[in-house]
Amino acid sequence: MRTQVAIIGSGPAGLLLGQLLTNTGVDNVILERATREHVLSRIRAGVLEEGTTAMLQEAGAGSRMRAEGLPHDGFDLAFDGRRHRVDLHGLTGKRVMVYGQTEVTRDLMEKRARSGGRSIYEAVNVRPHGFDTDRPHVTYQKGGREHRIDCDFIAGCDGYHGVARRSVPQGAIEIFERAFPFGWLGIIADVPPVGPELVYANHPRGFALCSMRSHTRSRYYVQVPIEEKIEDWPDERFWDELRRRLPKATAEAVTTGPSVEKSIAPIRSFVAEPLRFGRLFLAGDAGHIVPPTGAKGLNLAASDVRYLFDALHEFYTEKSQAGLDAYSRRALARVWKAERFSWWMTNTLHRFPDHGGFGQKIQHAELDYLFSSRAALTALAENYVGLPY
Ligand code: RFL
Ligand code: PHB
Repeated sequence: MRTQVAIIGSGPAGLLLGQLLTNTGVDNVILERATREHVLSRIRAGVLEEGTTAMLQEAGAGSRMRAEGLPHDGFDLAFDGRRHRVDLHGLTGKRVMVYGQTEVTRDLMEKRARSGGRSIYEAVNVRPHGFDTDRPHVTYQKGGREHRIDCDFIAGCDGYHGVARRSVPQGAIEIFERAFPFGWLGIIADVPPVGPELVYANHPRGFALCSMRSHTRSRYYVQVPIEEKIEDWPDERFWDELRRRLPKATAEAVTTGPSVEKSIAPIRSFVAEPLRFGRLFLAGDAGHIVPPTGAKGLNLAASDVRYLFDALHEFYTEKSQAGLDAYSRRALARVWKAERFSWWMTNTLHRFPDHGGFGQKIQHAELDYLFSSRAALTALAENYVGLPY
């Protein structure tokens, strides 16, 4: 088989890139290790920047999001038993869209099926080859047979645990990372959210977040030690812990109910440099991870795809390599700013086992300052709604 761009991974990065390419007549194939159902069963991101929603529209996969997504003008930060609003729209003129990653993925998959794009699910042992030459190819197994796809370029959109980054010679890549000593225990429950906007809570017992997927489906998280086991968290314990970490009136307004999903996510910062190796390009979680506190992971996958798609489009229409040559530098400049913001949000809102009294006083001063300074609050807001591409 031959294609122009072989895409590894059918998450948001791979699907969005594939759709933009298909829409402009560039042939592409997506190779995905898991089944379609498995990809759709992963509950992850919930907050989309305007740049991300604009790309979904451009891809032709934005109509359900426009109809069912929840535009949010702000969110609350809770500390010292009180809630303080961050007026995103008042401070920046922008808003964010609350619309689940599962739905984004479903919309992109449906659009791909309608436009005849090729996706190969349950592709085993996908391997990129020859990306240091002008003739790369990808191999994989399916149905007990070995297959080969020759291509012009390979896009590694296969997430943090993917094969693309691991195929690069060790000396050619530099890794920057920080693991945090805690995870997020998250649940989904079919109960109305505690309020119309998200609440991020800093509490002596640890961080908590009230989010949502719709007017009838809530998403809640609590910070837990990294070694915590999901079996030790029956729903009752989760609801009790969540409510303890919220201001009294907010805790009393929480509607509880059986969880339909429950999992613990590790919290880490990670960046691989560069994001290009000859004709192999990394995009999304394959190249970088942020702690979810800033709601940036999926949005960074989208901005990578913006730069990569524009570069490929330029290559195919103008025979120019300039965009491809600039891809890694451009994408990383935005990635590092989101890394900084996500790291800052994480440090400001979580309890750290080794911070001690001094660390907590600094955290408190940071939050106090934030709500006494329009400049500081604007800096938070402009990062949260997303820096320009
Ligand atoms: P994905 O979604 O991991 O997709 C990669 C795909 O590649 C496949 N794959 C392979 N395919 C073939 N061969 C192989 N060898 C392969 N290895 C892997 C995988 O099966 C998968 O289908 O990466 P992508 O597309 O880069 O998208 C990134 C986002 O998923 C991620 O950044 C976000 O979910 C992060 N995130 C959030 N981001 C936001 O922008 N806003 C949020 O509010 C937000 N909240 C979150 C989050 C992530 C979380 N977790 C669980 C880590 C909340 C949580 C709890
Ligand atoms: C979510 O709804 O899953 C969510 C929202 C905001 C975040 C992280 C996750 O910062």
